[in-house]
Amino acid sequence: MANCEFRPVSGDKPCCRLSRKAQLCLGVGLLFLTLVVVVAVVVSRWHQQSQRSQWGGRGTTDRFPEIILERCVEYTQTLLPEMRHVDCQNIWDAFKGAFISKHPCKITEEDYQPLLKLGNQTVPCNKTLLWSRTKHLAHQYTEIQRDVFTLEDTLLGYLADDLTWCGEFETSEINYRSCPDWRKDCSSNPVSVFWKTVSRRFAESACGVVHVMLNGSCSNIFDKKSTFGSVEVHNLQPEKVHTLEAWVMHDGRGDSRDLCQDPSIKELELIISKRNITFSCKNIYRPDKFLQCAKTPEDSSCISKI
Ligand code: NGD
Repeated sequence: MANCEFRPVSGDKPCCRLSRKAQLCLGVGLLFLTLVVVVAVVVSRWHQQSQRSQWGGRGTTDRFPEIILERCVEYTQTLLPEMRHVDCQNIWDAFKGAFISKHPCKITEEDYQPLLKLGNQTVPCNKTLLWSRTKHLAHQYTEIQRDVFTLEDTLLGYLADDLTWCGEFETSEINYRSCPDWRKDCSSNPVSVFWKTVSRRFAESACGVVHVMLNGSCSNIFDKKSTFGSVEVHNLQPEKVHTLEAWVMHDGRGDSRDLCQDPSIKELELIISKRNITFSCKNIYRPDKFLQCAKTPEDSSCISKI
């Protein structure tokens, strides 16, 4: 019977057969290589993990997605029903899209544009109140004077006030452990960029007489580096804003100095005048009385100067 099996030419040794020693070496080598790969993967995972919790600021507020949705529904259905048309699920998706999967030190104003579009809102002329270092007082005032709006009385400001949020680069996770601190880590973090973006838009859309509440107890009553001083002042539109009126709030302990003469207020006046907007300034010597008179303006003690 014909032998059709392939055999090497007699006398030749198979060319690729390895000695036992070489086989052993190859096996050990492969095992070593696998071990190196496994260790590299573990180290890189561990590094990624430690990278995630490296930031110096507090992490995302617990229940952040739920809080945004709840606040959105409360604002659009109860607080300002004229914004009933807003779809809160779309708002959350746009909010999420601004920072999820992005490096939390590389957020841009562009990232928030879809959210800004959805949360578009008009504040009536003469009803914008800006503030710097007077957040609590400003909000006490607008709580009484319901037709006046701080940024936090608009939908987007209301959603995010007092919250922290950030994501993780190239994962869809929210980082609840830590987020970049704007002083220690980076300024292009999701929270700071959000406030910068919405503050710019808030100032740009203001019209008529705009008020700003400033803190007379601070060493720099007007601080060029604050959001008010670095963003809002420069984005008021002279074609629409007639006057910027500063209210300098005293600490209410009978201080009778005219803080409108403070050098930092003079600096603000110069910036505003150069932008072709009229500047005016008032001392509010008794903030408690100021609030009380906002509540009951008909009170006889409120007719005179506060
Ligand atoms: O990058 C930042 C920054 N990130 C967070 N904050 C920042 N402040 C910066 N200057 N730069 C925080 O903003 C800061 O820690 C305070 O808790 C808060 C407000 O700062 P404050 O009292 O110094 O006032 P700003 O002038 O900087 O800002 C108040 C004005 C006001 O008219 C709002 O319409 O700017 C608007 N805003 C900005 C930032 C934050 C509001 C908020 C807010 N509601 O938290």
